[in-house]
Parts: sequence; structure tokens; C-alpha cells
Amino acid sequence: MGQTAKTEPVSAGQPSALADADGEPQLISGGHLVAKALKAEGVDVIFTLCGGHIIDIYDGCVDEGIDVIDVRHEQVAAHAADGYARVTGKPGCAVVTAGPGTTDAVTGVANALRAESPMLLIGGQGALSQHKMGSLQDLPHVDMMAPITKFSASVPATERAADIVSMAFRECYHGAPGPSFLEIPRDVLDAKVPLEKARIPRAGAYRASTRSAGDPEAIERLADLVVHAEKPCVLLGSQVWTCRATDAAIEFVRTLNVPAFMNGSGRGTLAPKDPHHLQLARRYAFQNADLIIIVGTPFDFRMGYGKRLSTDATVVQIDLDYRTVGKNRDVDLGIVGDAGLVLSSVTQATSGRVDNGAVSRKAWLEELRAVENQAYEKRLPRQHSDANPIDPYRLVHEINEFLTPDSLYIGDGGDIVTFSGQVVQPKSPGHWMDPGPLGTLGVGVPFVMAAKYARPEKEVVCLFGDGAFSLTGWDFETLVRFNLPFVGIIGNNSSMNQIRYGQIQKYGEGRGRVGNTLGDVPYSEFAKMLGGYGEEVRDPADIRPALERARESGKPSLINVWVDPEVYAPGTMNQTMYK
Ligand SMILES: Cc1ncc(C[n+]2csc(CCOP(=O)(O)OP(=O)(O)O)c2C)c(N)n1
Repeated sequence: MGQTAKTEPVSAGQPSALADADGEPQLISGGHLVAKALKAEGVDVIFTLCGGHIIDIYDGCVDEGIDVIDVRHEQVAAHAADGYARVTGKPGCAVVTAGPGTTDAVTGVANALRAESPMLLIGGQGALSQHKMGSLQDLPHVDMMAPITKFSASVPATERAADIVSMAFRECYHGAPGPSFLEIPRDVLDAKVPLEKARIPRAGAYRASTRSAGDPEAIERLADLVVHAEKPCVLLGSQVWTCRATDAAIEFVRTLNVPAFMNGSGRGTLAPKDPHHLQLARRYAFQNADLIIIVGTPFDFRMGYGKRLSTDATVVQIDLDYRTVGKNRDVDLGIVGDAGLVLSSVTQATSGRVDNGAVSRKAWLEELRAVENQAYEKRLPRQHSDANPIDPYRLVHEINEFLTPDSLYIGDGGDIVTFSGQVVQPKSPGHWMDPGPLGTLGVGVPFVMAAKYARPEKEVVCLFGDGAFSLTGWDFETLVRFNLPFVGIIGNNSSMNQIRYGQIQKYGEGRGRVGNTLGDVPYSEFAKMLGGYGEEVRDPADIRPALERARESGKPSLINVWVDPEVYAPGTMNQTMYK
């Protein structure tokens, strides 16, 4: 046993320095009030990197039985809070120190904003008594965070600490969910106030349900549209998972016989072999459908800002956020509401009149299936390629075959993850995680951390680009320290290939290798050095056995697969992310 014996975690329920003094009013500090509010919200873990400004929150967490996962970079803490929210349906929480601790977390908060993920970032601040005097790590955090959060505030007095934490959580759920930020000055956090002076919101007693079923007239109209459409299709976006609307979505597509595409966290809503599950025929469907129903995803770059949808189609958009509906593209019908309630209301509203609609769709479903199969067959030789260096299609094919219904898949990278977006299909709902529309590299390790912590019974599998892994890879050590095993795969091309491709196209081969280089790093050795499992793979036939051994190892692992740097994904070659 080495040094780690010194860092045995403190278990919950140890006697607190705040124990009752007989007859005296009980005092409570700001940090302990924060922990009580976290507890009330159902938060059972915080992700954090320590600093003198925030340690009282840790002490409160010890009392409340809230786990503390201490990481090596605040960006990781914030991404992990985002990931925890996605996996559990509860808000995530990251706690970071003032100044650089908070600025380091900015990327994670920004990612959560674009991904509509509810999380609270708590940042330290210099003492109020030293306001604007130039105290250590002082910065205008609230102003900095305002544009990338739904709520950004400072806690002005100790007795308000729990109350404002609950307010910040409430704000996370206004419209489509997103992040909140709270700054707590050091003296406010550390001071003790009489317990009876503080409002400590009771669990379940300070937030209303956000589940709205949509305008009943609009539901009727959509029911009518679906029943009469000949060539409908539906896109099930991330909010289908956010709203835990899987069952309602499945009932909708089956009852009404509507072919479905999925994106973002909506992937996995239907199992890959489901007759209504489609993926590769999306462009064709959007061009040829007469009714397109977009559920819980904005018309952003992933949707070509709505331009990829036929102008002849009737377009319906359902979203949690009123501001998203009709943005960038006209819609024929907009419905604001919870994806699950809206879809099940529409299914109900069609009852007794679905038969005709369903029967007339056989030809449409067959037409789409033919397009889907053709695209699949065309790609298959690449997926089975024995080429050396390894074709990235072969790698992502092997990963897809390796996944079970219990594998939660995470993608973190550029070109290599673009390949996987085409080929890897999660087998169950909520088993796909990507950064979302901010496209942030470095979410992989923190998402693994959150997913494996929250769902220890699941197998977590993460594909990294070597560039992406390098951003937050040191927290592999945190995965080892907290015993959070996963199967990690690096698609190593010693390059930031997605960017390199564009440079070569624009400036020519001779100038294509500027600013995008990475060393030939044997990441398996890095994994082993930190106490994990690792293997190097150069032959395609060795991919699957190496993945199996990583699975068996029961450790955090990195299988470093050397892929061909001269092969690019179609999405990269078409530069679709910029269009
Ligand atoms: C934090 C962050 N920095 C930079 C980028 C821009 N970017 C997009 S793809 C990419 C290359 C990623 O390289 P790697 O992870 O090795 O994957 P590859 O493209 O080589 O498969 C970069 C730098 C980004 N999306 N996020």
C-alpha cells in the first residue's frame, strides 16, 4: 500500500463540529446549509477540486452523506455534473474554488447550456468584507457566468444559502433545462447563523412539476395530421430522453406506424432491430416525407438549420422551450410541452382512427428500408476491412458488435467519433452520450466518471480521439482512485484529424500539418502507469479480443488502437459541422 492510505474517504455521519450545545440555539454554517439544500434536491454526489474558499461545503456533505469525488481539473468536475444529470434525471452539482477554479469550469457549464443539461456550479468567492479590494482569486464570476447559465447569482447572507441553492435548482428547470451558477463569498459560507433563521427548503416542496402536455387544440391538429399523412417520419431528439419519454415515443411510432430517426440523447429510444428504427435514410426521408415531426431538438447545425427538410412537407416541432419552436425555419405547427405527455396525448387522440393511416404506410416504410439497407450494404466492406493501418470503420464496427444492452456508450473526439456516429448504435435508451451541440472535446473521462458512479451496474464504454483524451485524460487517475472501471478505446491517429482534413483541402498537403499534430503516444502505458488496464492494438483482428480483456480486467482501461490517419469520415470530408 502506498500513499493512498492517507486519503481514505471520510464516511458520512461522523460527529460534526456543529453538535448541539445544551440549551443554546443551534448554529449552522453556510456550507452546511448548502449541503442540506443539495440533499433536499436529491443530489448524492458533488464533483469538485478543492480550494480554501469552499471547504465548508465538504464538511456539510460529510454530515449529509453526500459523496465527494475530487478530480484533477475543474472542467472535469463541471462535465461530470452535466453527465450525472443526463444519466440520473436529477441535477448534477460541481463545486469549485474562486477565480481559476471557476474559470476552469466555464467550458463544462457552457457545454451543459447547449446540451440542455440541468446542473449547478457552485464557485467560491473572496470574502464580502473584502469586496473589490483585490482578495485572492477574486473575479466577477456572476457576470462571467450570466450568458452561459439560466441563473447566475451571489449568495448575500449565510441564512440565505440553502434558499438560494433551491432557487438555482428551480431555475435549472425553467423551459428546457440548463445550468445555474452560484457564487458564495468565503465569509458568507463560513459564518454560522441560528438554524431557525435560515430557510431550508423541504425536499419536494419548492418546485412544481415542469411536465406540460401542450395545447389541447394543437394535440388534436397533430393527431389529425398523423392519421392523414401518407409519408410521415419523426425525429426523436435529446429531450425524448430528458423527459424520459421512451415508452410514449415507442407507443406513438408503433400505434401510428411512423418511421423514426433519433439523434443526441434520443439515440437508443428504439432498439437497432426495431422495424421503425431508421438511421441512414434520414436525408432521403426529410426530402420525401409529407409530414415531419421534430421532437425535442432544435434546428441547429445538426439539422442544417432546418434547410434539409423538404419545403413541401408539413413540419411539426415539439419542444420544452417556447423559444426553440420555429427558430431558423418555419413550422406548420408548434407544440410546447413535455415530449412524453405530448406524444402520448397525440396517440390517445388518434384512437379509433389509426387503421387507415397505418395500412397506407407500408409502401413508405419499405421505401425507406430499401434506402437504409442500400447505404448499409455499401459501407459493409469498410466495416469488415482487414486493412493495416486499421480502417476507422473497422474499429467502430467492432465496438458496435461489442456493446450489449447494458453498455452505456460515450463518444469524445473528432473524426473518429464522426465514424462512430454512423455505425455505433446504442442498444437501450439513455445509453448514448456525446457532448451535444457545443462539440466540446474532453467530455469523455468526466462522462465515464458520472455514468459509472451513478450506474455501477452498467458497463461504460468510451471511444476517444487521441486529441480529445489528452484534454482531460489525467482524470483517468480519478477513475482508478474511485474504482470506476470502464472500457476505454483510443482511436489513435497521432493527429487532430478532423481539423487536419479541412486544412489540407484549403491550403494543400504541404501546409496541412500545421497546428494539428500529436505525438505517437502509447496510451495503454499511460493507463497502466495510473493503475488501470491497457493494450496496444495494430492489427484489426486483435481489436475484439483486446476489448474483451479490458471488460474482464474490471479496471479503468485504455485500448490504444492505431488507426489510419489518411482515412476520414464522410461527415468530416463534407465538413457538415460547419454547414
Ligand atoms: C475543446 C475543443 N477544442 C477544440 C475543438 C476543435 N476540434 C474539433 S475536432 C478536433 C480534432 C480532435 O482530434 P481527435 O480527438 O484526436 O480526433 P480525430 O479528429 O483525430 O479523430 C478539434 C481540435 C473542439 N471541438 N473542442
